[in-house]
Amino acid sequence: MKMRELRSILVTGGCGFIGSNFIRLLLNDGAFTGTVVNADKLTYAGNPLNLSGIDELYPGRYTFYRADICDHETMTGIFEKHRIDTVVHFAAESHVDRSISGPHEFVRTNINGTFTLIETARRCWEGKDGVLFHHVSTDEVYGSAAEGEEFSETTGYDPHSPYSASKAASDHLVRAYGHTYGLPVTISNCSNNYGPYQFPEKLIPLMILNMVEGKRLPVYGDGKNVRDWLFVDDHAEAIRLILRKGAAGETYNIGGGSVVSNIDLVRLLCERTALKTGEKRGVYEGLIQFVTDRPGHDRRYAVNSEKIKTSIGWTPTVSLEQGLDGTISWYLDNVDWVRGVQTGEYRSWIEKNYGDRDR
Ligand code: NAD
Ligand code: TDX
Repeated sequence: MKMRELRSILVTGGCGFIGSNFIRLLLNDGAFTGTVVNADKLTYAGNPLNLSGIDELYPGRYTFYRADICDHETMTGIFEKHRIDTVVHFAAESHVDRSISGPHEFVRTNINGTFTLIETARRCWEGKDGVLFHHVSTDEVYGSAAEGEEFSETTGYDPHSPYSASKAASDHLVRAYGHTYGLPVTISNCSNNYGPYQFPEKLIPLMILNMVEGKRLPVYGDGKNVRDWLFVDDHAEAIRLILRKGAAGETYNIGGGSVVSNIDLVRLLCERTALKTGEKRGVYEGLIQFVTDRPGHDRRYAVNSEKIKTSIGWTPTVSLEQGLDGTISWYLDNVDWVRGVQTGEYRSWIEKNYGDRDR
């Protein structure tokens, strides 16, 4: 199989959870000798401390811009200055609950932002070979899977939340640019990620931190909603492989293969966290509280990853227990990061260091 050469990569949303893990994995890959430009608006979910020390580790190979993907002029400047040949598009509003309470930013960034970015790529890449626009999306575009069903790349779109609807719209735009303009595009739709640096509004870090602080563990509805958990490094490796071996115009589903109900996952987290803190598991389980369900809450996600396994050779390598153990240890050990995020100190740090830059 012919491998694409990666030279100058623009990563959008690289200060977020998955983007920062991806940048670290990519720069650590000995086969990659190119450069990474990270364009991130630094919303509440963007934290440059997720990549602290990266410039020193990889001198001259990493550049950061505080930039909004909705800003066509700035994006064009970045494409031209850095001769970008590959885009990995992570930047998005990503939290379903926030999309319910405030959908506006989801439409702006996820739909308009993706449009602006891909239109920039189309203009800047006219007549250029060897370019690729990779769009990172979600399994939530497929809606809810029936018992025994798995989402495949041909499953029809049926998004249910403002978040998933905005991601579905962006997928359609990306695919349309591939069909209409012949722009080389790939899309990946992955399941629920977890691991270090995830903002603690998402289920797993929220539960770990609440346990150690003795706060209640809010489980929505009856807790029987099912998610397919994917360790973030396995996801990052899947994207790295798509960039090198993926075929233009193709979509790849990426699932972790750990399909469990929320209540079973929270109980497992109680057990694994207790093993590390020395607390009794029953004390943590006693904190579980069933709370009002999320409106329109999808019942079940399960992803079929056969295509990326057979065509590209990816396979998840981290079991749910291993991944949870590593994640729990990370949140227990990284007290400064956790405190900064919980108190909001990271926002003052950002304004001090990046307040007047690149916007
Ligand atoms: P995140 O919320 O942790 O990070 C998003 C990043 O995008 C932040 O750094 C934020 O500052 C940046 N951003 C937001 N709006 C921007 C804008 N207008 N311009 C530039 N930057 C902007 O998200 P994540 O969990 O890392 O998810 C990354 C991508 O993966 C998203 O596209 C998401 O839809 C997709 N995804 C996530 C999961 C998951 O479980 N976390 C699963 C499937 C797909
Ligand atoms: O406090 C909670 N209690 C609870 O029961 C939270 C925050 C969540 N939940 C439930 C809702 C979901 O069924 O846990 C499950 C996981 O919730 P989230 O962590 O909010 O993730 P989810 O809504 O499944 O979406 C995630 O995976 C797909 C990401 O946030 C999306 O960006 C991604 O596309």
